[in-house]
Amino acid sequence: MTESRNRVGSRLEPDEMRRHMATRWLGADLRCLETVGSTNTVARELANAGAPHGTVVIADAQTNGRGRLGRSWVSPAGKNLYLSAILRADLPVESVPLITLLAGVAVVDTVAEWHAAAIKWPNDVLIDGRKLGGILAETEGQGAERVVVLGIGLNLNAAFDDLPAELHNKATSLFIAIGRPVERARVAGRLLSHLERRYDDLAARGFAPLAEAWRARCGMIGRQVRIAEPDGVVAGEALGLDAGGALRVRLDSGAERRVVAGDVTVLDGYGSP
Ligand code: BT5
Repeated sequence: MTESRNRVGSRLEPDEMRRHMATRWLGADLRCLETVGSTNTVARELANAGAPHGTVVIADAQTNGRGRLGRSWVSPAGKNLYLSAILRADLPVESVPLITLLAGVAVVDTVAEWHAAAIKWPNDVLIDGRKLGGILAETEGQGAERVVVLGIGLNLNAAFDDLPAELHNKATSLFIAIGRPVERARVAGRLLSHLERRYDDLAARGFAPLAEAWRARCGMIGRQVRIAEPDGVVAGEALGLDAGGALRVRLDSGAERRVVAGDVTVLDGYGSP
């Protein structure tokens, strides 16, 4: 199907997605739903009921899409991608934060077919400094029972009218960036392919190759940043990642600091990598 014949606004069909997927295990069980509260919640419930590693939930719309720290994710119907994957991680527990970084790389590589994008640590994907997508990795359970639910929201065919006014100066979509609709099934299928490849590579070769790929797709290394942490503000130069995926920042005092969570503002503009 050509992009001009793309049925913008219709529910994603697993069979259409599979034409664009080259995966072995991710999305082998693929559930495309209409309206849900949050795909992460649906995926958690499925995981608790025993759904296997690699199960993927996609919804056409979310009424209660979640960001981090209780924030909401605007999820208009039929336009975008709202996806959650169940990962019964055979990765060590310290690798779990790396799943967010891995997803950022996979998203940037997926959308590169349409437009260049860049990662903003820890969980944003931006085009021209505006948020195209966000990642929410949540864990549940312990030991062999541990499950990671990897949620990804990506604005594909949303126009500004589909987004609330307060997002107009900080959000974008592929449609807004390139001026024509994209085939959602293709984006979704390609994304699962990139995710599986990066996941298998992380399991086989460890963090170093992923860290290198991440750095090449991150627009903020070497830039001045301000990070709102849960207990204060850190300002300095973003240096890169440490072995656990934390952001290394050189403070104005010259000291180096590891930041594990927070909201980053890039102070000196933001470009593509
Ligand atoms: C995120 O949180 O960026 C993670 C978003 C994850 C959404 C996916 S959709 C599938 C899965 N199911 C879910 O329920 N969630 C995941 P955070 O970094 O906290 O950013 C949230 C902030 O982004 C909001 O406070 C808004 O400012 C902004 N925002 C909300 N909706 C947006 C949208 N559609 N596009 C761009 N920015 C948005």
